[in-house]
Amino acid sequence: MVDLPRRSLLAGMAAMGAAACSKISDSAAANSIFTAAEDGHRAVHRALAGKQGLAPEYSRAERSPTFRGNGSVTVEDPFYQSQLAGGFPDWQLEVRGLVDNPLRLSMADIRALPQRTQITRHDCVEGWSAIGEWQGPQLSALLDAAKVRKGANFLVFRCADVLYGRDYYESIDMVDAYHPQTIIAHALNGEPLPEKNGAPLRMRIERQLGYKQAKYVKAIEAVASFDQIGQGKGGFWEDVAGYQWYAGI
Ligand SMILES: Nc1nc2c(c(=O)[nH]1)N[C@H]1C(S)=C(S)[C@@H](COP(=O)(O)O)O[C@H]1N2
Ligand SMILES: [Mo]
Repeated sequence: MVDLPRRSLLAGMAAMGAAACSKISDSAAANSIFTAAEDGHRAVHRALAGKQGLAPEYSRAERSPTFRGNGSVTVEDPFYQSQLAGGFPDWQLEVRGLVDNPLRLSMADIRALPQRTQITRHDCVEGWSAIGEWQGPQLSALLDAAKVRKGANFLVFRCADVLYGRDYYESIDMVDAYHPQTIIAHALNGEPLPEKNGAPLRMRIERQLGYKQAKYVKAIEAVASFDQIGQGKGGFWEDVAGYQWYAGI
């Protein structure tokens, strides 16, 4: 783990933004999102994703020896705990809301999709960073399979944990949703996600700060607006502490 004073963390973030534009993704899964879409709306999203820079990626040697857990590090729910003990045999990820083809995916389904592996730096606003290797399908693959409808402007991630008495949730716009480095990760450093880091599935949205990286994701909901969800600010920390909804780095 790299412990950084807050000021240098922010300077680091600015540098990351500048470095991000020169990289081109080489994964087949990433390339597939640049192929022409049959659906005009999605084509626009893909064009936007293609224009976005990538967050810096690191080498295996640069990975932090430990990746700390922050916020919720356990999930109280008995079904979750029984699934955790058995390797999540009956866990299902739902993709729902403004989609033509709602999905329920098992962990086997998730692992069978084309995978992306990325070694990136996680920056928490509390003043710490860590570099980890994440693996999972690109979110765009799930969204394409679910056929997101035209009126869907945001995705809401519903999480299995409760923090300070509230369900944790987060949301992003469609630019981040279709970004090539936005993956739903099931592995950290080559191992299934530990409970503290969000088992069995957590988001990696690499152009955004730590609190956007929803852990314990059980459903992804396509919505027109998040005004009526939680306190209407688009996420747990946005609601309780006034954190920025757009936490781009
Ligand atoms: N479901 C859920 N997701 C969450 C949190 C949480 O408490 N619950 N904490 C957030 C914060 S503030 C950070 S910095 C990262 C921490 O991820 P880690 O536990 O893998 O270090 O998860 C984010 N996602
Ligand atoms: Mo954080």
